[in-house]
Amino acid sequence: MAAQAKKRVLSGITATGRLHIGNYIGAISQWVDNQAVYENLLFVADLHALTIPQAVAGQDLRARVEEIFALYLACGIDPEQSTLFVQSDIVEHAELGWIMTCTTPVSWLERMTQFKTKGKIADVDTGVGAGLLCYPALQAADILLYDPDLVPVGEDQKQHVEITRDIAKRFNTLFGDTFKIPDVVIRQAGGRIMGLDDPTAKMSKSTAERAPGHAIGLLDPLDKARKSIMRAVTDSNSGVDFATELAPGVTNLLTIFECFTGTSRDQSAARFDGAGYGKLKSDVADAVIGRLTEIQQRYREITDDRDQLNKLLTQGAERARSIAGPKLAQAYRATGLRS
Ligand code: AQP
Repeated sequence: MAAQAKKRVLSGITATGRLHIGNYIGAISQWVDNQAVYENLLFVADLHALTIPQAVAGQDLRARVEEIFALYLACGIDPEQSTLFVQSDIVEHAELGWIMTCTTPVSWLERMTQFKTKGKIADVDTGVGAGLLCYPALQAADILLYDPDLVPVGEDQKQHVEITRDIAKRFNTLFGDTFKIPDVVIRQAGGRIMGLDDPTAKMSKSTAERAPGHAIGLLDPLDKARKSIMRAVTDSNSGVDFATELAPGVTNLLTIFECFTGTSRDQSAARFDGAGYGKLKSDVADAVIGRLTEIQQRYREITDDRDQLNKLLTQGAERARSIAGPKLAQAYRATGLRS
C-alpha cells in the first residue's frame, strides 16, 4: 500500500514580545508533539509585530526574532523534520499580502475583534496604523502561500483563520482556482493560559512587557519564575477544594501543572484536594522550573553556536521560499500581473 502523504500544517508566533509558558503550552509543545505526524511549517511572524509600531520602536527586533527562532529549537523542534523560518526573510509574504489586501473588503477587516481590542490601546495621538486593520490580509498570505491542510490556533485566533478561508474563496472566485482552503483546528488542552496576576486575562507577551508577575518567560531567571508562581492570584480560601467551584486562578495553576506534567484533572484532584495553595504553587513551580531548566540549557548551546544558527535560518528560508515562490508566481498569473 502506498504511504499516505503527511498533512501540511502551518503555524507561527508573532514577535510582539518574549515567549512565555502560554506560547509554549498553547503552541510550541504541540508542534513538538506532532512533528513526526505532520509536515510542519513554523515561522516567526515579525512583519506582524510592526502592526503596533509603538510597541517595537527603539528595540532590536531582529534580535528578538532570532531569540524566538532559537527558542523553537530549544523547545524541541527538529529542523530536519520541520521547516522553520522568519516571515520577513521570505519576501513573498509581503507581495502576496498586498494582493490579499486588495482582495479583502474593508468591512471584513473592521469586524475583527483583535482590531477592535488592540486598536483601543494604540497611541492616542497618532491613532491606529493601517497595518493593524490589514493584518488579517497579510495573515491570509502567510497561510495561503504554503497550501497547508491544517492551521492550528487558539480559540482567540479562530476568527483570523476563518477570514483567511473567506479571502481564499473570494480570490478563487475572482481570479480562478488558485488557493487551497485550509481547515482550522482549535486546540483544546491549555488553549488559553491566563495571567498569573489576573486570571481573567489571557497570558500575553505584550502585557508581560509592562506587568511583572503576569507571565513566566521561557528565558526568565528561575528564581523569578518561582516567585511569580508563588505570588499567583488565587482567591481568599486557603486551599484547594474540588467539591466547590474552583477560582479561575486555581484552575489556571492546575492547567499549567497538568500541561507540564502530562497529568489529568482526576490525577490533580487526587494529588491536590484539601492541599493548601502553598503546596499547589510549589508543585507547579517545580514542574515549570524543571522544564525551563532544560529549555534554557539547550537555548544557551544553540545561541553559543552562531554559525550553526545562521545556517539553520538560511536553510529554513530556502525551504520555505521553494514553496512560497511558485505559489506567488501562480497568484501573479491568476491576477494577470504575469502571463
Ligand atoms: N495564554 C496563552 N495560552 C495558550 N496559548 C497561547 N498562545 C498565546 N498566548 C497563549 C498561543 O501562542 C501562539 C502565539 O500567537 P501570537 O503570538 O501570534 O498571538 P497571541 O495569541 O496574541 O500571543 P500573545 O502571547 O498573547 O501575544 P500578544 O501580547 O502580542 O497578543 C498562538 O498559537 C496562540 O494561540
